[in-house]
Amino acid sequence: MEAPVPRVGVVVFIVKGKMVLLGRRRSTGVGDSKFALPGGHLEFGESFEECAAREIKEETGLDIDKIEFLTVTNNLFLEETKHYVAIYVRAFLRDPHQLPQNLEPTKCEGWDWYDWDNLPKPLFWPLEKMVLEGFNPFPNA
Ligand code: 8DG
Ligand code: MG
Ligand code: MG
Repeated sequence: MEAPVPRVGVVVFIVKGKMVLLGRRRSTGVGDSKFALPGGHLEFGESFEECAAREIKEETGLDIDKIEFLTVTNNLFLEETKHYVAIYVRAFLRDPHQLPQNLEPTKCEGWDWYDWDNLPKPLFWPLEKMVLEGFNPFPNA
């Protein structure tokens, strides 16, 4: 077996008013059945913004705009022998009326908007940790 290495995940807070888009994950290595933000692996040569737009299109069909870096976290999943440097960005819908589609149903149960003050449970732990630490993804926070 090859030695494990850290990978880069790009994770997107798509904000709509006081809501964010979350989906319940399906057995994809880490975070099975937990509510998580959309996003995925940074590919060779991509900018964070390009990766965010591509992953959001692949997973939800949504077109996003005004992609902006927010923060980075270092996430160790000891039990799964996985290590992610997670790059968090914020984005807005290009068309506020566009609806999310569940384009990768083997990886996600479906996407929906959740009020930041009333998030669903159980949250994927990296997101839960940010919430507990008081992180706020909204502009002019
Ligand atoms: P890909 O094959 O489409 O490139 O990747 P993916 O299947 O969409 O990857 P992912 O698991 O959704 O995201 C990559 C990793 O990023 C994930 O395994 C762990 C890390 N990650 C966090 N927090 C979050 C989060 O809130 N959402 C997502 N999607 N990934 C996160 O550390
Ligand atoms: Mg993906
Ligand atoms: Mg993903």
